[in-house]
Parts: sequence; C-alpha cells; structure tokens
Amino acid sequence: MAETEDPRPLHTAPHWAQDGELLTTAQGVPMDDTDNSLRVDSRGPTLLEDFHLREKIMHFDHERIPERVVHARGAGAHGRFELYESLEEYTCAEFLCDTSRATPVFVRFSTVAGSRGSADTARDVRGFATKFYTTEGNFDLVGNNIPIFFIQDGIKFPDVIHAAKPEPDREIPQAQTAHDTFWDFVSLQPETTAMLMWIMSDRAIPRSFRTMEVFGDHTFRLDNDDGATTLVKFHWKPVAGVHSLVWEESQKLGGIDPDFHRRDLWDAIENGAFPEWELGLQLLPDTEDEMFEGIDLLDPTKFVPEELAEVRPVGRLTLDRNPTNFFAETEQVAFHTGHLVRGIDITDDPLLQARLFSYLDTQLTRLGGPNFAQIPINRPHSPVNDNQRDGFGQQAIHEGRAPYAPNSLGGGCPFADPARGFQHVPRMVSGETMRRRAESFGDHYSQATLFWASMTEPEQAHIVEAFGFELSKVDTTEVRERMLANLANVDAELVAKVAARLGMDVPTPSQPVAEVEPSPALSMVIVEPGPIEGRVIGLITADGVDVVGAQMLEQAIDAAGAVVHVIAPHGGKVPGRTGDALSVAKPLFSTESVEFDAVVVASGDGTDELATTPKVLTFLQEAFRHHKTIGAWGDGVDVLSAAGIGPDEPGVVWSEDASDLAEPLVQAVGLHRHWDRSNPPI
Ligand code: HDE
Repeated sequence: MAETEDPRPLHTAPHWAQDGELLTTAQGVPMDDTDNSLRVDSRGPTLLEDFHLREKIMHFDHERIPERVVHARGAGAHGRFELYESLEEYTCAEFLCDTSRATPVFVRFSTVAGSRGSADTARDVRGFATKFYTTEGNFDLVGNNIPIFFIQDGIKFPDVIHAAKPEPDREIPQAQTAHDTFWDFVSLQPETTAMLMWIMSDRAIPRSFRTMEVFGDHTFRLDNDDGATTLVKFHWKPVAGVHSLVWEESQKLGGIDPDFHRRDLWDAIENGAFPEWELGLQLLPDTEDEMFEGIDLLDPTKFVPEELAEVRPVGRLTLDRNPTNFFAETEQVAFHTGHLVRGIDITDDPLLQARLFSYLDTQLTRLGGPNFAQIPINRPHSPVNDNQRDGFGQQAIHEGRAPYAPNSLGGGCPFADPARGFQHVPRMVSGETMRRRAESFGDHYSQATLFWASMTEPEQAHIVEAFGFELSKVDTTEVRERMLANLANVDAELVAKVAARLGMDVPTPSQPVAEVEPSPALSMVIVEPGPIEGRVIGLITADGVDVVGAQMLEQAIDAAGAVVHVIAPHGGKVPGRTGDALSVAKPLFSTESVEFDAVVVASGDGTDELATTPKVLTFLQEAFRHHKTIGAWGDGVDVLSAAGIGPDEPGVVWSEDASDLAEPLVQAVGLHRHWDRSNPPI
C-alpha cells in the first residue's frame, strides 16, 4: 500500500466519505456560494468561467449508468452466513467447512423484465443473488425463486428476453409478459412449458422477498481435498415460510405502493425482524452420465423433486443491515456465475456455460470498464494480488515494477499455489463439435405436468386464471391456439379450463400426457400455522376507541414479531374512550387493505360510524376476498357484519375482549391465507 497521511483505506478517507462541514468542489476547493451561478450583473448572462457550475452540472449529467439489461429493478441488503456443520466430506471451500466464522454476504433481490423504476409486485421471476465474501475470495450464487429456466441453451437468452421485454415499436407493456411477442416465442419453444407453469403460479407474485424460496437452478460440482466430487443443487428456504400475494392484490399494489417489496425488506431490517433463509443442498452422486432418476442434471429446464433427493439444511443466512447508499451498493454490485471459490465448480449445463461469459461481459458497459472489482461493494474481503493494471476507473495506486509472471524483480511474487489455489475439476471431454441438443433434453412436458399435479385446488385455479389473463391480452389468434396446443400436452383439465376462459376450442394433445408422481413440496399451501415475524396487521379504529384493548393486542402481536399499524379516519392521534389516545400510522383515506397481511376492527364508540363508511366496508371486503385473516373485538364485530363478513368464515376471528383475540389472531395470520371461504377464488 502506498504511504498516505491517512492510514484508512482510500475509499473511507474523508474526501470519499463526504462527511465534512465545508462545501467544496470535486477538487476539494471550498466554495463561497452554490445557489447562484456567476453572471454579469444580477440579470445578465451566465459566465463560462464559472467552473463550479460547469463541474456540478457535468457530474449531474452523468449520474446514471445503464440499468441491468435484465433484473434492472432490485433491492439489496447486507448480512452473514453461518454454517451448521463442516461439509469437508464434499467440498474444500473454507466457508463450507469452517463453522467458527460467519461469512459476510450482500444479497440483491430483483424482478427480471421491468425497468429500474417498475413496480415490485409484477408477475415475474425474482432474482436472488448472493455474494459471499469468503476468506478465499468472493463466491456468487446467482439464483432465482424458480428452480428451472425457460430455455435449455444460453444462445436462446437474447430471444426469450427480447420477446418478454416491451415490444420494440411501441415500448409496451412495461414489466409484463401479457403480450403477443412473449407468448409468440414461448408457444414456438416448447421447452419453456415447465417454466411457464411456475410463472403462471403464485410463485411469481411473492408476498415479500423474505417469503421466497430460492434456487441456484443449475447443477454445480463440489470437490473435496481428496479430489472426490459430488453434484449439488443449491436451495434457499425462507424461515418466514413460502408465501405469495393474490393476483388482484399484486396488481393494486403496483399502483398503491410500487416499492412494496423494497419497503418490506427495508422495514423488516429496520424493525429487527431480520430476513432469514436456510441454505439447503441436494447432494447428488457425480455419475458419468450426470443423470439422476431419469433427470438429466445438465438440463436447466428440469429440477429434482425433494421427494427424490432430500434438501439438507447446512447453514443460515441472516440479512441484518440495510445499504448505506443504494447506488453505491445495490446498483453497483456485480454478480457473476464465474465468481467461484475452490471446492465449488461448474458443470456443462449449456445455460450455465453461457452465463459464465455474460455476467463478466455486461459489467464492462454497465460499470464502465474492467476495474469494477475495485468498487467497494464488489471488493473481496481477502487479499487481491492479481497483477492487473490500469484501465478506466482504476482506484488503486499499485506499487512495484513487476506486474507479470514469472518475474525476478518482484521476488517472484505473486506466485500461483496449486495447494491453496482454485483448481478446475479435471474432466475427460471428447466428441464431435456440433450444434445439437442431447436426446435426454427432449422431454418438455413431464415436469410441467408434475408441477400442475402437485398443486392444491386454489393453486390450480390461480394458474388457470393467470394463463387466462395473459393469453386474453394476446391479439394474435394463432399464438393463443399454439399455446393451448402446448398446454394440451401438460394436462387435459388445465387446457380445458384455460380454453373455456378464452372462449376457444380445446385442442387434443400431440403426445401422451406423462404419468407423474406429485411432489407435495411444490405446494405453498400450509395446514399448520407458521411464524408471523415481519407481518403487518392493520387495526381499524375511530374516535372513542378501546385504547387499553388495542394496546394489549399490539403487545401480543409485537411479541410474535409482527407489527400493528393503527388506521383511523384522520391522521395524528385517535382519542380513546377513557382519555388516552393511539398514534395513527395510516389515515384511512391514504391506505388500502392490500398493504396489510390481516385487518382487525377495534371496539369503541365510533364503530357505528365505521359501519356506515363505504371505504371501511370495501377495505374489509377486499381483505376477505384476498383470503386474509380478519378480526374484531367488542363493537368492532358489528362493522364486520355491516361488511357482510360472517363470524363463522375460515380465518375470521372475533371475541368480546381484545385479550381473548390475540392468540387466535396470531394462529390465523400464521396460516397466511384462508382458501376455503364461501366466496369464489380470485
Ligand atoms: Fe441472469 N443475467 N442470465 N440468470 N441473472 C443477469 O447480469 C444471463 C439466468 C440472474 O442482482 C445480467 O449483471 C444469461 C438464470 C440474477 O445483479 C446478465 C442467462 C438465472 C441476476 C445475465 C441468464 C439468472 C441476473 C444482467 C442465460 C437463475 C441479477 C446484469 C444463459 C439461476 C443479478 C448483470 C444482480 C442478471 C445474463 C439466465 C439469475 C445480462 C445470458 C438461469 C439473479 O449478465
């Protein structure tokens, strides 16, 4: 390191931190005025010699960098990964062997199709990219909340993305696949069918980032110190459970709170409800054919059902710190599937192979040159001795004369060390070069059928509705017909129901529908209450509210890790019956039920007024229609009746006193949604 007066690393030195009191230019020159440009007389022309004006505007003009071509919309957080037990039997990666240290991580969540300013709750795949700052360099696990992908070969990636993005002539629609070009492409590319089942399911409209199950998708290869290898699929299991929104809710949220997921992540961390996931490994034998139970492990449109290979929990990820600066961290973080550490290697999955090129290449445009590894969020926490020099955005002041190997002038340093260095697993490769897919990649429908067969009734209904919604937005009849023809190969009931919604004929399958063994692990419907940490419960109140009851309920909900937001007809404070008051978090006129996981009506003198307020009634009816837990105590029950919500409906809890409401309420919220209500599913 070059000698400087300030011993701190360059990026934390005062001129980078910008925490001084005196306003300066970028050159450190203190300025007398930053509100008025230099001009002739007070109403005269501005002078070119005003270097402060020109520097300020020049920098502003260049504040934006190109957004990611996919996954542009995102949010990130810092955290740590802790290992449960050593995995040295399988891998020599130190962070997967040493249980004594926590590995720092940065995670970025994203949607895929929308632009940087698009809404969080669009129907889409979600990205979940984790940078592990290990002692042996950075390892990036760049996964999605769906374990398979649309296409089998990376050469098709520009095609699927061009088809999904807004149509090029009109730049419509934003962050949606419900348009002709997307369905045109996927209907012609049957390998997309299994992934379509996932994105038409509730998995594509998650409740929050915290409630997403995530997958590394591809098969990777672990190798241990003895050179023994094991194939592996990575899973992230959310401790908060796997939960989604309903479609109407996600659409409304897109307008009411386009930052719904970003805000949820931020608030959860600020409130100490740290999002957590368990890392799970599906460890699979590294056989010569790289197949498992008839599944080609190199085909990224296939997953391995948990019932066939258990997911072994090996560690815990906790996100406990929000970024300090969105741009510097979340926007500039650069993930790459080729950021590997010793003990973890890739396979020949053709999608993964293409990704190995793409992620490095894209950063050159996005981050303006080859030195993006020096940006603080991308810097490894282990020493870097790479002999790289110069280039745009060079931050380091490298010393020495010998950035080459071999050298003698630098004492031979840095030198490569086969004992401690990354080694690619040696593999035999032979064969003709060809542009052809393996026969074992030829089955495009059986896992789509498997997914459909593993869903519960409400989940199947949602899939039918999603296909109906999307295809109804497709103008070209032949595209819709082609898509129905593909769905006919998945399941007869599915295609019949989708065709009925579209008012189209039901096609016959072009091949026999596969016989499948359902995988219950794929369903998100739960029968036992789960944790409710970080859930938001709206408490509808009016002047004269039962403050004591409300506070009691709030304490109980707080103890369960969830939060209560008091809603009232006005902002400020809502006075109680007995002189106390509650602080209002959200005035009724500026909030909607879609912002809450559950809604409770408080007892009080003002319930007559609430029972005749149309906004309150639609608020409750909407929460009911979205299958959410609804509660009330005392006079609050009358408001539910006024909204037409019967006390015996599943997920409707009520009591005389607030003290009796807490327990059943927490249990009901823990079930997430109540699907067996008397209204038709949405
Ligand atoms: Fe990506 N992908 N991808 N992808 N991907 C990018 O990298 C690409 C794929 C995923 O938060 C880009 O830095 C190709 C699968 C995530 O910064 C780009 C192919 C999976 C993120 C790129 C795929 C992913 C990206 C855009 C097919 C799940 C966000 C900007 C061969 C396993 C990372 C960037 C972040 C981002 C290319 C397919 C996940 C262009 C060519 C499969 C989570 O390089």
